[in-house]
Amino acid sequence: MNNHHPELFHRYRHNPILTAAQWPYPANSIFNPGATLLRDGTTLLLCRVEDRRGHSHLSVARSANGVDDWHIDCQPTLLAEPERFPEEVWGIEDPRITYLAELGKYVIVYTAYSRVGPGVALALTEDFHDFERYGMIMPPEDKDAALFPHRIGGQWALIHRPVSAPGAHMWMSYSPDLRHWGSHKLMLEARHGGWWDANKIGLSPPPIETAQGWLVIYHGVRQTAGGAIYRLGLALFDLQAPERCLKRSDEWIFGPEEPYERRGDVDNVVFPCGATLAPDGDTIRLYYGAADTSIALATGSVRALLASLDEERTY
Ligand code: BMA
Repeated sequence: MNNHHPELFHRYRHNPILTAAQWPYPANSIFNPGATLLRDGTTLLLCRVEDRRGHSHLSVARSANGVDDWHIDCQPTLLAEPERFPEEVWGIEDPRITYLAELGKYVIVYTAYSRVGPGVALALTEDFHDFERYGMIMPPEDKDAALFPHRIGGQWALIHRPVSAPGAHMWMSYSPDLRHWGSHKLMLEARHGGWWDANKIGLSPPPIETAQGWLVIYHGVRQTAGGAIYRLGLALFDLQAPERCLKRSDEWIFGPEEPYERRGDVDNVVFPCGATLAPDGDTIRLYYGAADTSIALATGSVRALLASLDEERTY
């Protein structure tokens, strides 16, 4: 498969790396993790854990090498709190983590599943133990959000994916204080017709800052007679005005191929919410949900991702 395409991401040989069977308490599935490298080099995954009500919460798994020997919190790390935040009544999902040097805190942007659909919620933490919750910052239907690591033009900047009648596209919004959001700008549109990313796209991990621009890995959803297929594409955005797309891959760069990606609670899904960049500034580890069932790992090179975009036409 894919004989003619250079693979930009290489799967870890012993995938999946985390499953419900390893969990210290009962869980149906473990998937779609946010990821960050802590100051001491530890890889922290904030995993989506679905219980047997069908509701999700978030739990931390830590590993010194980012590959194996995961230490998982014995209790849920961040649970929905519908008493204080009624918009979380059906759980919290799909966290994206960004370290904000200005605040000395990690920001977690996640999906809050309300009675009227999913919206975007935000929480801050220093230690992944205590969380300061801001509640919902984007009302339904909206998800697939992440913050940029520093202000742009004096404002915090957020990528998110509201849904409107003509389709699901990626937007940018800006805020002076992480609570009040405006200056909404369309960032990247789903394509149409026969494309792999027709009608519905969304951010995957948070954007990666490079000298050439913000490197964005996004997912595209193809509707087929056999159900949806979730695959990943690449795009590059202007450093000062990240709603301005500079390059976009025509072909998907990663899609479901292995049995653990092809079959599960939801077939044919690869869904990363986090990636880590090694101290070499090049090696990228993508942590992704496989078939909404387990967590898998694939490794790539930022240089190679950027080089692959060089061959694409300019926007
Ligand atoms: C999306 C999100 C993801 C999920 C994917 C496939 O809409 O809800 O959490 O992995 O669908 O089911």
